[in-house]
Amino acid sequence: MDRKTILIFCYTLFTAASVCPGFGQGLLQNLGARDKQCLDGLWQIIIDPLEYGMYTHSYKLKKNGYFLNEKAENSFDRIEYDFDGGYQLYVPGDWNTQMEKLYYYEGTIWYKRSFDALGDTNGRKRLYFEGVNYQCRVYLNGEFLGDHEGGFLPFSFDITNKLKAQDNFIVLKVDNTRQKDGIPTINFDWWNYGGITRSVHIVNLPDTYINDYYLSLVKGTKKKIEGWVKLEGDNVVAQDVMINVPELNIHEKIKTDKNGLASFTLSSEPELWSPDHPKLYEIEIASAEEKLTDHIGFKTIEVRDNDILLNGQTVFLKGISIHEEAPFGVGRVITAEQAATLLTWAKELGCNFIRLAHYPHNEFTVKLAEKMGLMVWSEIPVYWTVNYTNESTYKSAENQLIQMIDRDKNRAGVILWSVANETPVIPERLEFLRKLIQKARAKDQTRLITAALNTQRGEDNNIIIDDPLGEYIDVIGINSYCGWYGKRPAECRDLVWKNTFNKPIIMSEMGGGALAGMHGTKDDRWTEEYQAEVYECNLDMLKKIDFLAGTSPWILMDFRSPRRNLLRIQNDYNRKGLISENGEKKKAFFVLKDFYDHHQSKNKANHSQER
Ligand code: GCB
Repeated sequence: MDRKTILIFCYTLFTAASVCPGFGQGLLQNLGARDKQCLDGLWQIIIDPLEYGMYTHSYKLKKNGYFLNEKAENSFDRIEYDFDGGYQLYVPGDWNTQMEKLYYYEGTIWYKRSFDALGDTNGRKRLYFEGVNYQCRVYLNGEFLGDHEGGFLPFSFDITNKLKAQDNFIVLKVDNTRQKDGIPTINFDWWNYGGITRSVHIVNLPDTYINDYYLSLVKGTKKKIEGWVKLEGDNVVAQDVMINVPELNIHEKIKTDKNGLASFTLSSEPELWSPDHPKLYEIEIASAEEKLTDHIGFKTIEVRDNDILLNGQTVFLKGISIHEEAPFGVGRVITAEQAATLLTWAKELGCNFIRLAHYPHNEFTVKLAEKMGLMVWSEIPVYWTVNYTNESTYKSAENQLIQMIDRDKNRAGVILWSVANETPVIPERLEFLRKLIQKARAKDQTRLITAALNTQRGEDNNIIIDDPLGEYIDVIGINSYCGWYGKRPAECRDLVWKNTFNKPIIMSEMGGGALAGMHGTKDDRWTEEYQAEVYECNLDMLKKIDFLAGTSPWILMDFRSPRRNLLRIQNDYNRKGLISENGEKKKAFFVLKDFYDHHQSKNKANHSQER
């Protein structure tokens, strides 16, 4: 399906059912189970590179900006904009791949959607966005609701008593200008897709509602489940909440405290989630006014020396890195079907693990991965040279980390939270990341913390891993492009890796570029043969690293990046994919698949039998 067909298909689906595809959560946990009105579909837009809809000629905030959606009332009135009769864009979706003139656009676009409320306008309501890149200001019927920064996580606003039965309008000022002090910063290797890239909903809630909850094995045990439920609304104190897990014969009644929080710990021995057995239990959480159903799995993940242990057993992470780019060349992933295509390719490759680079992907992707038995690395876009000394930069990183953990904390498939990718060894960065790591641990003690480093030092053929950040993380990711950014592929076989930490190492990136269908010798860069050789030689190198706990080579599919200017080959694509944007598998795909299909364990002894 081309992009237009997909969009028309989705639009028809959304407007007919008024339920968005996939599901989103966030601080309001389990959006999928809530009563809601979907606001996906066509939105009217105004392209506003000079932000004339926001600021006067003397750069003061306008009182009558585009958010008022004013209309000329007579022939004399001067209103220099009109959403009606202008351009339109589909939501969810990036603007870059929907209109040719927006392909490289970075700046402000105003979005407007009018709608009648479905059902009762009384009662509690939230306006919920699953993701808008990068900054936005949100208005309902001309009233400012709030703003949000960070392109990949959900946020919502209380709009109780603010809806009319008819003729409501939402206006968003969306700005994807790259920010020096932002997360990410101005310099990164992916397309800066702008817009309301994920679904939008109005959520109808009871007066007292279940805002959030968490269930997990108690750290260090396989026989105890703990959790909590948090109520919000009119009547949160001393309320009964039921937790039912019929398959485990759990029917637990708990009471909320003065803050609406009810916690529990109980004995139970669930079957554990793993790639071979991705078991999820149906869980029902019920308060006086609401009943939510979720599917939750239980697992343990720890490290022991150089090993990663899943449910107490050493596991080798057979992974692949993935950008959230839709297969078949259509921009950002917007449907669960597109995510399913990517994850099915990962399974075909022999993976039990995926690295979702370099920002939190759609929630439906994480849920699907969990269902398909794929362990997940999830990361925030602290990438390269963010402003490590700026307090607001740190705050943005911390907010994104917190929102990511909040959204996905109930997903058994998630094993690793990553706080950074390829950051420089300077004291300010160590301080910045140390604080983030502390925050992540405070929020979640049941998963491992990682970061992808490219700071290994080479002395002849010896490569030493001694970045001081290694001390603070549980699993060390190493990005290494031997045979691509340095050395000839065959030379990689001679490299000897030394780990100064007694911790597991994942080769979180390695690889090289090839244009699908371009052939030559294994010495000809950009050919499938060259890329396959990079993989052959690097995999030979990896087999000799006995502290290696996994790999997630770069990358499953070619992805758009404006850094890639070699027109006849790259044409705005980073070509390190094992699969092209049109779904063609390159030779290296099969080299890695062969390695994964024959890889039995991480022990050196087994490596010799691998091929
Ligand atoms: C890296 C980055 C990744 C790039 C990749 C490349 O080390 O982590 O974001 O896309 O290299 O292709 O250069």
